[in-house]
Amino acid sequence: MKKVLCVLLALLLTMTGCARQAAEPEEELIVVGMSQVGAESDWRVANTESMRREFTEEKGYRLLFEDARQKQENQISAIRRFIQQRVDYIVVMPIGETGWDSVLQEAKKAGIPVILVDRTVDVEDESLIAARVGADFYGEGRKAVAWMEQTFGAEPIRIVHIQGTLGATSQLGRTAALEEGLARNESWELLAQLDGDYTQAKSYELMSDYLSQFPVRPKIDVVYCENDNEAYGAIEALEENGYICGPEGVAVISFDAAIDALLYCREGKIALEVECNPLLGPLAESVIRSLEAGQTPEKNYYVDEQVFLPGDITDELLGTREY
Ligand code: GYE
Repeated sequence: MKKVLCVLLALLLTMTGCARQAAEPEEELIVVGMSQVGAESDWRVANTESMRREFTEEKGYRLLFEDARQKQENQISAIRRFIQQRVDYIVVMPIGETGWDSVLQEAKKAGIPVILVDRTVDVEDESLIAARVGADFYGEGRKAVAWMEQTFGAEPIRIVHIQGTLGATSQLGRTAALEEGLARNESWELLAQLDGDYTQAKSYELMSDYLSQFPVRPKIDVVYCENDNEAYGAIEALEENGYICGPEGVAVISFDAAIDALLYCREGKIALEVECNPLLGPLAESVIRSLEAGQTPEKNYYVDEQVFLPGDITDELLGTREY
């Protein structure tokens, strides 16, 4: 009987051992909880795809992806869920800069490093963030304003400004650059500042409403759109109201440089495209890899970006674009 028991026990031990072995590959995956803002723009969709391409099982990750549908409260509850699930890392593309202190404190208490992608947050305790990967939005805005200064000099110009999601780092930086340009150039007049929320639909609607209040079409020289989807909406509304977008008419300025926008730019409908690169997956993954290796990553990683004018948009360039 003793012998039988021993055999049974040995069998049981082997079986549980086997079970543990079978579960191992799953346990070895690095679990990343990711809270994305939403899918408001082409940029955002490309950003999500870049993340999904990078954080795959083949590369050793299990990605828990949550779409916040443009609401900060959804991002906060997603982060709380990730903490409960004891993920290894939390990646957040924060909608706005404020209101993050307490939830990020909770992540810190749980010992989960937080990596920001795209926009940043305004928190008192810098140690709440392991690193941020993104663009220099103020620098992008300054490139656009430098082009306006070169192109128009001291000419009197009338500008419509369509802002991105209010309070987002990209909106704050791009707006600050334009406002500085307005303060420096007395001949520039701001006709309107509209909140396009980075979407084509809102930008179209607000631009159409704005134009509908004038019995006679007002002269507009520049429409400064804070992303490509806003530019698509604004161009549609302008053209429906009899404006021409191009060298003989309104100069539309846009940010992102998504492929469709580059095609508009080649046609001349967009006068200037300031690139903002959404393909941040590889950089975010390399930050996690360095944390895994016990290294301390830099606080900020910036991507290189350029500006495009209609003459720059060649077939060769379009062939190399990934978004
Ligand atoms: O330009 C816009 C988007 O924060 C850089 O958000 C991002 C901006 C991007 O939806 O298209």
